[in-house]
Amino acid sequence: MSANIASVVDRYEKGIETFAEALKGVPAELLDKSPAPGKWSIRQIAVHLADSETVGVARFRTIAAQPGSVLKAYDQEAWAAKLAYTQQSPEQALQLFSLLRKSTAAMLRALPESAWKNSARHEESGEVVLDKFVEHYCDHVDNHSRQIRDIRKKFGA
Ligand code: NI
Repeated sequence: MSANIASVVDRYEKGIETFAEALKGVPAELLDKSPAPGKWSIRQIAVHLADSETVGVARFRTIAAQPGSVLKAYDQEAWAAKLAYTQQSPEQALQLFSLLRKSTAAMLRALPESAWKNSARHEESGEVVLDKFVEHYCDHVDNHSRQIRDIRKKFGA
């Protein structure tokens, strides 16, 4: 495993802490506050992170084991609207996210170097290569954790 790939996987696993830190100490009454019309609450963002991770870890496995596959797109707004995002536990979302990232980081570290250049075709975004795709998920948790921190700041919590 190259130093670069090793650091990508470390960063991927560190996303657990980033998400946990963002959620830590959020008052219950803030969980369902939307920062602006049509914008997700902290609870919805947390459930989105867990759901997005369930999709992501399956995609990583598909690219690693079955390169050349087609990856299905999903409609995140439809998931948020239809899958009870307002009724799920952010704490449970974090636990699910954490376990998925830990087990997936272990799997990724065990891949042969060559697998990191495997690719698949995403229905909407086109060709995705495993190394860049894992980085994309690193950015994803960073961005949504920042969004959670911004909501906390906005409401003074
Ligand atoms: Ni997202």
